[in-house]
Amino acid sequence: MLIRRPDDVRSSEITPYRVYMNRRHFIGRSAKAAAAAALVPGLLSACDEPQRMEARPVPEPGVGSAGLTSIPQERDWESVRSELDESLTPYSDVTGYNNFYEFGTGKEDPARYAHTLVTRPWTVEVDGEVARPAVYDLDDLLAPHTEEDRIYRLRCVEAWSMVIPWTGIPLADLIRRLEPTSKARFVEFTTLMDPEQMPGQRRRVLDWPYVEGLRLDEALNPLTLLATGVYGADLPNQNGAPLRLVVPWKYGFKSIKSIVKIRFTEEMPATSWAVSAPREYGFYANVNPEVDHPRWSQARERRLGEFRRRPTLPFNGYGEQVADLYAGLDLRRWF
Ligand SMILES: Nc1nc2c(c(=O)[nH]1)N[C@H]1C(S)=C(S)[C@@H](COP(=O)(O)O)O[C@H]1N2
Ligand SMILES: [Mo]
Repeated sequence: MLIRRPDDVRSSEITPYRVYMNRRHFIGRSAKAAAAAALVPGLLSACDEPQRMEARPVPEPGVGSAGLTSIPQERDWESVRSELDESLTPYSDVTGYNNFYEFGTGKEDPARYAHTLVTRPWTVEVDGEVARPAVYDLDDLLAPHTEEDRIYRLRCVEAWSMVIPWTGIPLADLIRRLEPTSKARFVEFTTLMDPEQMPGQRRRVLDWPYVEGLRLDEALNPLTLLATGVYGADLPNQNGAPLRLVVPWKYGFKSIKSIVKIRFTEEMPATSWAVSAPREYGFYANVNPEVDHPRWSQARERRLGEFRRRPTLPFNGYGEQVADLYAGLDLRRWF
């Protein structure tokens, strides 16, 4: 993992490109922020072993295609790579091999069809056990915050994985500003519900809208990110524009996309996958190589772009930062 806070990164490394990419969103953000710059349960399943990726026409950076912004040319990604002990997954895979069932269940469907999603203007409703409930314009909601770069592994429950450079704000920063009440114990997130923009919602592969949730202390963990960008550019629609969650120690389905609602609750939220296939997907969904999915092993994973499978790490390799959250919890029972 690599976390780079604005203070440890020369601002010239981040700022110019973010400001450039965000120029259309620039007005409305504070000067500070700107300067800082199947799963159908059962058979038809995104959770089946992924097929080998085939050669396909994936839009490459800079070529331009529906829903894609070009990736930064200014950014020295080679030097970012050299700071890691593993390679970044290529942009074409990060943005061309996706799970986003609102646009279809095929891995290439989101890149092909998500251009129908309109990501501005965009509002986020905040409600429940919180001192500042309101419907916020996304740019206003983000304006007081400083974006950070985070390079995280993403481990899908289907046993493939990537290494992705995100940009976003720590969820904890937003939560603190919204001031949950003393009753709040969980945070629930909801994706946009609009079959016109999200044609996959016309098929009942899930009980739409997609809902995910975290315990409040998980949401406040410094690793938990609300992402607005990938590879230094705005999130492409297929990656969950304009705002998606990233919880790197949990299976990818927890990292809900295109969020329109954040609700603070006393009770554990009823999350989409846990509701539709409770034997297969739990609320916690911490990456755990020792607890197999009922239909396949979780011991190993296929890193996109690699040939051999590699071992899956407990908590996806982030145990040092998060294992304490689960002291006393039976991780076999609460999968
Ligand atoms: N709204 C919504 N969010 C979602 C999904 C989805 O189908 N709908 N798929 C999840 C799954 S299973 C994974 S692995 C990740 C994939 O994120 P990526 O496509 O950006 O790699 O998004 C998660 N978030
Ligand atoms: Mo996933």
